[in-house]
Amino acid sequence: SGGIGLVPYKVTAKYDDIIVDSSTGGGTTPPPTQIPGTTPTPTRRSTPTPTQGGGSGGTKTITSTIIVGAGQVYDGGNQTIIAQGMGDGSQSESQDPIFRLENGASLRNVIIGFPGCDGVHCYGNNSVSNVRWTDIGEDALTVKGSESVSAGTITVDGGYANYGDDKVFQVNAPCTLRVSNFSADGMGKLCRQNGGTTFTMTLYLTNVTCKNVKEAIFRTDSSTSQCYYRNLTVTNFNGDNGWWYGRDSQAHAY
Ligand code: ADA
Ligand code: CA
Ligand code: CA
Repeated sequence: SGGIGLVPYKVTAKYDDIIVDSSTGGGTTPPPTQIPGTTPTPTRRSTPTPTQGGGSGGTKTITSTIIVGAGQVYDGGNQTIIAQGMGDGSQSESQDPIFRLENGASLRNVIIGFPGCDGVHCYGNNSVSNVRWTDIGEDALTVKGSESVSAGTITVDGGYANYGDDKVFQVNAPCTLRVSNFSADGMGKLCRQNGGTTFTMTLYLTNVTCKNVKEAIFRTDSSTSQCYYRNLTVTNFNGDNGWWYGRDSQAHAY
């Protein structure tokens, strides 16, 4: 979250996805989003009672990232994780992730409460199942790594992510991202390949429901990335460039 306090009609740009076209003449580049003196303070939403996937695993407060080692499994037992001193859940890029999944690590049955900070960082071949973000921070899950090395396959199965201000899934490395049996309510984009990058990623969306979408389901600047979808339901979509942000030929029902 983090858009609280911004007056919508004054917002002139969408976070970090601003593309400046220098060919359109001189003048100064207008500053992005921030309005002087109005640092938005994220507000905790009413604590949602988890309605899917089981709750009542209690609460755990953390003060640093939980690292799940290569090949290891972290099963949260439906516990709610609350971060302290790791970020405020705003659009600040300097927040810590709640979880860092090393290559081959799995994360299951956990609820990430407010503040969501920088969510879950995936370093490749990760399985993320029944993970619930009750109030997304800067983003929910990021595929990390080099733009020139494939991160492999990241599977997100079950769970949900709500109250995002911008991205749910942020992809910074080539990969296959498979999202299944998942819902998200409140977002700019469900999935964003890192702005300006041209590597290839493949996104599968299977049995996915998105509500209250401000911009796109998938946005990429790459002409080789593809999205395959099956049983995708989108309601209250408000983007100006379509679900695929103008790259309709790269999205396929499968
Ligand atoms: C922005 C930023 C990237 C990266 C990304 C992220 O797009 O420009 O450098 O930090 O956010 O991973 O959240
Ligand atoms: Ca970001
Ligand atoms: Ca981020």
